[in-house]
Amino acid sequence: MTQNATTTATLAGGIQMPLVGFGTWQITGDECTRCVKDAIAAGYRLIDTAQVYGNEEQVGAALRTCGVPREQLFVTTKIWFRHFEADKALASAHESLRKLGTDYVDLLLLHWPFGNTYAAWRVQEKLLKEGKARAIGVSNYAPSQLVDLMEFNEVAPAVNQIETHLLAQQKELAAVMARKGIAHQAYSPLGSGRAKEMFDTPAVKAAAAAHGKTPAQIALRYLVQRGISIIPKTTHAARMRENIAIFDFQLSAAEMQALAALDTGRPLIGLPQDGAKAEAAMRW
Ligand code: 1BO
Repeated sequence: MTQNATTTATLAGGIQMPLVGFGTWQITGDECTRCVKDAIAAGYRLIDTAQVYGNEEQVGAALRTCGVPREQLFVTTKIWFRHFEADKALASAHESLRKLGTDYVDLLLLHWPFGNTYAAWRVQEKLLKEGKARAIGVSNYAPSQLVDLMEFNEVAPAVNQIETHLLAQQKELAAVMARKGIAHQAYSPLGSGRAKEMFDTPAVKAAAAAHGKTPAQIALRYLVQRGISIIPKTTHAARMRENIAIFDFQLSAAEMQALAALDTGRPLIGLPQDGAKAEAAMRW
């Protein structure tokens, strides 16, 4: 696959989604506006937010003042599961558009497979038809939940965004998504609190030394080389530039194999079929 900083994944309907985006989870207030502007200046064109992150207004302020036309940006937000009833989901989506200061989002996701997901999905289908969302999808859905959603609804999810990194590669989910034509997007691609654990592995260290890249770039490149889009988060402009500079080298088949073997199958949060993790997510 030939890739550069503007490489995209093609979603249903031919929509182009950048493979590397900027994640804003846990970045709030003025710092969020500053970070989003820094990210756009560093070359990011996909900005990911969510109702529950509490920063849509700050993301909106950055979008308005960054100097890049709206149509050149790809904006994702997510409807929080507490809003998964028809009226509430619709009202909250309109509220998101108001806060973001935009007439449409490029991608609208259902945030967790809880509550009345069917009512919320039909709201997403309506917003898609009206052009308020260019693509619709889900986040944190397990294989069986994707299959179920697709069986009983008109539009298939274009994307499933879920915790994915070297230590939790979501291989079974990825196989189902590939079969169903659903794009895989990774949040926490650097493993959240587990970055050091992954960076200290011989496979990551060896690839970093061989390519003159940082361990973070190896971890991110591995995902992108598998066709997984990523939304790394950082508040540091230098790290933003580092995280997107992953298109000028290629990992070998042997390196990919060694990195694939780091999978523990244990995500920290993104495993909705696990009761304890579902309970934790309910508390957000
Ligand atoms: C509760 C947020 C998980 C990542 O979007």
